[in-house]
Amino acid sequence: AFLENVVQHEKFLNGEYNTAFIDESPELFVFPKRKDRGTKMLSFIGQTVVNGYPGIGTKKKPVFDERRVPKLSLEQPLPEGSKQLLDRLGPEGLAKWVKEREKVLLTDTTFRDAHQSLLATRVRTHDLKQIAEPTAHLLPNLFSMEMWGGATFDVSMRFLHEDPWERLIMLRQKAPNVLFQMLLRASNAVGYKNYPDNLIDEFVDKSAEAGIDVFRIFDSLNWLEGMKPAIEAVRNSGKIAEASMCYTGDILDHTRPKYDLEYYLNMAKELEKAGAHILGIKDMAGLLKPQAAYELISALKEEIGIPIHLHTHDTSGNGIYTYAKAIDAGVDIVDTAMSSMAGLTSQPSMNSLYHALSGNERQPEINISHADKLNAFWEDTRKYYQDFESGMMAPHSEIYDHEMPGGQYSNLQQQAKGVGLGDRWDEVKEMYSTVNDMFGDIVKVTPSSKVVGDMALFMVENDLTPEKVYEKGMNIDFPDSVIELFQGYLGQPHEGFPDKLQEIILKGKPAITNRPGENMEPVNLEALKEELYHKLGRQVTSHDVISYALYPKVFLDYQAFMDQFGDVSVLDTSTFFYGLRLGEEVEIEIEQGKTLIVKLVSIGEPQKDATRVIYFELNGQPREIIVRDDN
Ligand code: 3PY
Ligand code: ZN
Repeated sequence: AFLENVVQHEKFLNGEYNTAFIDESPELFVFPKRKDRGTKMLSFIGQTVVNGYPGIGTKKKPVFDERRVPKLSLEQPLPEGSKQLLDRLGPEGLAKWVKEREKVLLTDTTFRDAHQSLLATRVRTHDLKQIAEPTAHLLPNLFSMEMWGGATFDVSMRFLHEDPWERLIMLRQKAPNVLFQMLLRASNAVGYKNYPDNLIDEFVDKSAEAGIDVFRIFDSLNWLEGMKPAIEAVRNSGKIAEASMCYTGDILDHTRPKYDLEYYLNMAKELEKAGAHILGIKDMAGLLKPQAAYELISALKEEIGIPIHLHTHDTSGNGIYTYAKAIDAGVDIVDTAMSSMAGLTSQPSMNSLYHALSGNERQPEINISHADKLNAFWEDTRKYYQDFESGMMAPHSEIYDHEMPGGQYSNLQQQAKGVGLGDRWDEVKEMYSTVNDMFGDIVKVTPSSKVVGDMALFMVENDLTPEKVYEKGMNIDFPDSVIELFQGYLGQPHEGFPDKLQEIILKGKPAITNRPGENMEPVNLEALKEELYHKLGRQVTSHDVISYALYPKVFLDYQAFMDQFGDVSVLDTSTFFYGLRLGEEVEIEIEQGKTLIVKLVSIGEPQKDATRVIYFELNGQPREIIVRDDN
């Protein structure tokens, strides 16, 4: 370890070999406690047994039935799919192919938005891995699988302690025949703020290289300027730019003309001009009513030449009806999820939509019995994530009032509980809509939706009304995210910010109206790589550098976690969330051909310093681990 420290020392690396630095550099003598993988794994399990998993706490480990994984016959070759078409035809050719289809095409969102919207994004790579290959075999006619981006990027590191890039690469190996799709928040990448342009380029480039084919690009304020660099980056990577407009308001409501049909037709034309291969309609809250869908899609079909891909959330319960009307109007692709991961804040059910379109000439070409087999796996798998369910049990038509995106509902609810407003949740929802009015009726989707949520919580917490804000606002310190929004750091909303409120919130702080990326220095990726090399004391990949550039703290915390506990992504999901029962034994394959057999023998009483000794057997040998009891 000493030698390792020396050779990684800056002076050593700079070729300054004067050994005096050894005496002057006490940090060389700090040796990391190197624990073997077995000990690290026991520490993690011990920690989970004593203190529980964050958000679940200590809880009796439920008993789960064996999961139904569809059996594949090994001789059967993988059918060709949309991915091979893209490789053969290129993005323009593929878009043309899509437009010529008579039948509606489907995207399966189960691997991304469905669990982001139902289960707080918690579905682990370990589970996705089991069903990726069966999906590729059984549903080769999908347009795409949405399986990356949005919140999955940071949540995988932050809460699941796994590497998002490894997920992408592994899934690509298992499912090489269907287009892989990700959600890209334009200049916000997979984060909550604008990043420098060269980081967006690098992110798109490396994501494309690792397996993403379709980039659904949106801006959280529907600001075209903010989307252009991402569209350009995707086009340069040779992949499909699905530039999207976020649907807000209601084109049928003529008393609220800000987001009318004209607005969306204009935006669609601009996106086509900006180089979109496909137009996305991203109805993130599920506000697009059936008749509105019919009118919107019919008009778009007249005005633009690229295919249209519709995304909705089924929060109101009207999702299938909306899709049916959109399909009648000629929409090319719709987003659906496996039935057992569909409905409510998730996408409408693929299986239900198939049956709803019986007798319709555009009924999608999928093998429904195959879809049902995949669905059985998800029905079983969802139970493992029961502690992350939002509690919404039935269609929620209030969505048309508060307009909260599907992925935000349960998150904001958690945030409200966190600041002691759990019992004032109804007020928070109402305030969310009030704040939207105060902000001038803006598009609400990550990250602008988070700002509206922050302001709503802030106002409820401080018993503020809009009147009080206008009266006393000059003496109120607003949340940082609100200040930054009004500074223009997330871009410009349609028709600008309300002047008076902007003045109150900014209190003289500067605001910009150009693209935030234009004011930012490019990230020096080489320097970051060097910095990481020093921090981690290991070789650094280009993926590490991007994760670090996007999320410095989250990435370093994840690395520190790995140092302490090793790679816990290899654990089965119930052990990961609940630890082991007394006497329970599990096999953990830590790498191919190398298995740990772990048994929990007993848990010692807490000592004065709050620590407990946990007694295990590791591969038949007794082992003890000390864990602090934080309860
Ligand atoms: C995300 O940005 O993660 C979303 O799903 C927005 O709808
Ligand atoms: Zn969505």
